[in-house]
Parts: sequence; structure tokens; C-alpha cells
Amino acid sequence: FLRQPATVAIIGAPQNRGQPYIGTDRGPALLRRAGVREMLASLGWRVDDRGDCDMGGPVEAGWPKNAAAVEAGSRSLFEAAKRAHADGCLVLALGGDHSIALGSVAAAIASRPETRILWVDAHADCNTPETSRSGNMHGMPLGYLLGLDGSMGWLPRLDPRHLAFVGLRDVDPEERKTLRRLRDDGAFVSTMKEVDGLGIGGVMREALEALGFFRGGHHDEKSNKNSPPLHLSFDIDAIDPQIAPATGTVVRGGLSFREAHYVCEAVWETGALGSMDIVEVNDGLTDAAQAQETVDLAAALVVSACGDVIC
Ligand code: Z70
Ligand code: MN
Ligand code: MN
Ligand code: MN
Repeated sequence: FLRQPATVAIIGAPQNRGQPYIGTDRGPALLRRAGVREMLASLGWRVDDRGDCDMGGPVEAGWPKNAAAVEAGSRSLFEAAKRAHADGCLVLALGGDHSIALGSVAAAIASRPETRILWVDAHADCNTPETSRSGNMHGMPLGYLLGLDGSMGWLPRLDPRHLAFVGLRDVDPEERKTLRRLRDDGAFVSTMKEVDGLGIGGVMREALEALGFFRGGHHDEKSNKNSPPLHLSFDIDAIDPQIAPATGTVVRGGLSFREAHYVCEAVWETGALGSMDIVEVNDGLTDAAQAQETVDLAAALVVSACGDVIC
């Protein structure tokens, strides 16, 4: 594993079937138009844009909703992302709704089983078809990946000890029970309460330490030389809706602009970033200026996680 692969592979995953709104499917195009590729290139990355995966499949009734389209789309991302990992790339998945993490996280784990997952989200996304009240599969990727539902036989299993949550604040009753069990099984679970109590610096330090990254202060990336890779799954709704309003499930009290950037900067400083998702941007739900602000922030966060440090 190259600690800082010289090539970032960009894979679009224009999925909207994991949630109720049209518009998340435009995420990859919006992020490209916002200049993600150019900004990464200006940081010194070789940018290998591998285009968009087929997220196909019709809207379907049934439970969970659109199960066939979500599973097929995630499997096509799974295959494309595995190829990019095998090529030694940093793998960047542009969503699409958060159901695409079924593919991107699975590919990271299948490629390197010790991969750690940092899940930055207002939501815990650990429902199953049984616990979900909505039937929307963007609320279930971790449920499937953790093996809480066994119906997707192609998925590798995520070990809860390899998972950390940051930014939680809108968690269903059944998910709260699941989170307590996951925490007992070694997951790092934090909410906005911990951001308030410890500051984002303290939360990220604890989260990354729990995942086995640096022990002695976060500018010491040498201490992570032999660490496993880190996958960052960033749901834009982790950020406060005053700053990132263009998303389907807005929940007040989210990360500030600076906190969101800090999360990405701390991820970069591990020296271990192997893959990243940016998901749930939807330009169809706000006015154009709000949509552009959200898109531009999403693009900036990707670049931040990929090493946009001042000095
Ligand atoms: C709720 C559900 C969710 C994202 C909303 C919401 C899930 N827990 N996930 N927005 N990204 O429907 O399962
Ligand atoms: Mn999510
Ligand atoms: Mn392990
Ligand atoms: Mn969310």
C-alpha cells in the first residue's frame, strides 16, 4: 500500500434510488464542474477520472425501496473501486446518495481488510430493512456492511472495531440500540454532544486513536507508517444546513464550516487516507446559490482531505 498514492481515481456514483429525491444523481457532475479534478491536480495528484458507474434500475415499490437498483448500482461501484484499489490509487467516490457506500466501503475492505472507516454524518445509517421506518436504503449501508442483515452475500464484513462515527444527531430509536451494541463491540460512537464538549480537535483525536491511528499528537504522521488505510465516508448533511443546505435530510446543529474542514485536515494528517466518499449533495432542493455553496464546500472538503495544507 502506497502511503500517499500519486494517483487519485475518481469514480462517479450518480445514485438517487437510496432516498426519495431526484437530484443526488447530479452530484458527480456538479463536483466535477466545481473543479475537483483541477484542484487535486494542482496539489500534485495525477487524476484518473474513470467516469460514472451504472446506477441503473427503475424505481420500485417493495421493502426496502428500490432494492434492486441500489444493490446493482453499489455492486458496479464495488467492482470499479476494487480495480482502482488494485491499481494503487487513492479511490474517490462521488455520490450519489449514501447507499453507494455499500460499494465503496465494501471495495476498500475487500481490497485491504484492515481498512478503518470514519463515518461523518448526521445519521448513523445502520438500519436494516427490519429496523428502518422509511425503507430508504441510504439509511442502511452500515447495517448491511456490519452484517446486521445478511441478504447481500457479496459484501465483505465490516468489523465494528474498525468503525468510528462523527457528527451524529438524528438517530432512530432502533439505531440507538444498535449504536450501543456497536459501541460495546468496539466501535467509536460520537455525536454533536462530543463536538460541543471536547471540540472537534478532541473528537477527531479520540476517533482516530480509537481506530488505531497516531498516539502522540496529530502532526506526527510517521507514527502511522504501518497503520491500516483509512476510508472517509463524508455525508454532506453532517454539516450544519445553514452552511450546506442542498441535501435531502437537513438537521440543525451540525458541523461548522471550520469543523468540517478540520475533520478532513485531520484525516489527511494521518497519512493513511486510502479512499473517500462524498455523498448526499442535491442541487434540486434549494435555490441555485445555496446549491452552489453546498457543491463548492463538498469539493473543498475532498481537496482538504487530499492534502490541501497551507504549510
Ligand atoms: C433515517 C432512515 C438518512 C441520510 C437520511 C435517515 C437516514 N435514519 N441518511 N439521510 N444520509 O430513513 O433510515
Ligand atoms: Mn448518510
Ligand atoms: Mn482487525
Ligand atoms: Mn446523513
